[in-house]
Amino acid sequence: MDPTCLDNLLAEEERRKFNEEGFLIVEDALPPAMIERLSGVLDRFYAERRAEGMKSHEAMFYPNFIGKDPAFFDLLDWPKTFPKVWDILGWNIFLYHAHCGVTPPIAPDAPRVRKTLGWHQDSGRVNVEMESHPRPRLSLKIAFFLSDVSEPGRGNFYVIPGSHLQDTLEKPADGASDPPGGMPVCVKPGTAVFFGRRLWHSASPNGSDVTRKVLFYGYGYRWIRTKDDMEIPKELFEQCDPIRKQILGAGLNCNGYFSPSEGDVPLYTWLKEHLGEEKVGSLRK
Ligand SMILES: O=C(O)CCC(=O)C(=O)O
Ligand SMILES: [Fe+2]
Repeated sequence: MDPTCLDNLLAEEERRKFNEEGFLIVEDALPPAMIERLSGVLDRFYAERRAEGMKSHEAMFYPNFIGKDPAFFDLLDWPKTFPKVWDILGWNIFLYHAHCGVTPPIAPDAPRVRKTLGWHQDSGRVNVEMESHPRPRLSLKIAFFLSDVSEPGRGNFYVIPGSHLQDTLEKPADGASDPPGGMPVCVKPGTAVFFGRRLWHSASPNGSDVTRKVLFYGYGYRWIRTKDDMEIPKELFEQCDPIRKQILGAGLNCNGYFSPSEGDVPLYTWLKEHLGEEKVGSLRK
């Protein structure tokens, strides 16, 4: 990992925003050439799904994609974003879940009735079976936007700022409007949006003529089970450096997910070498 990434640690203002609002917008995380490259791969996935029978105007949800193109590996420890991940969660982390998606405009003749969006916190049963208030953070996702969602109505990602400490969300009885505070995240291509799994959020329909393209990278603690088949071809995995292998779930043995030794967490060793033991010790605990 290139040490110049240390220029992109979480700034205090960013930490405050993430802690208080539950999400964080990082503009210009991806340069135009990278956006184009990734966008081309998503176009290919979409064309493949269409050829397999997916209907036109249908939104494509595509998990298990990391192993499908080398460009996806570069985002695992992307210098503009990854330092902020370990600065929030610490070093005992991996990619527990990733998915990408293409949301084309809805069909011109589709009924445009307003419906309450699909508001949720991430991680399914975790929210039922874990007994604490507020719910534990556990993981976060980065949404890398490849298309222009700088205006509402383009299949934007919706959030309720500051809702991450709230265990329940009252949905309006009319079945049409959204809970107070719900807002579209309007950002340009190349923007990375970090959000903790507890933030109440939702996808939304795309009523514009701009197809939405986005990648979601979910990082969590190594003792969390994967939510993604994450089939990585052996030869591509072998080419990864030790930190990428950690991010992809490598470890010495099962005990090491809970009580890691340095061989389990090359990210820890790297941080110790580059930041010093004291700073690493102060990272999430
Ligand atoms: O597609 C979206 O805008 C929302 C995706 C989502 O809910 C998630 O990745 O957790
Ligand atoms: Fe979600």
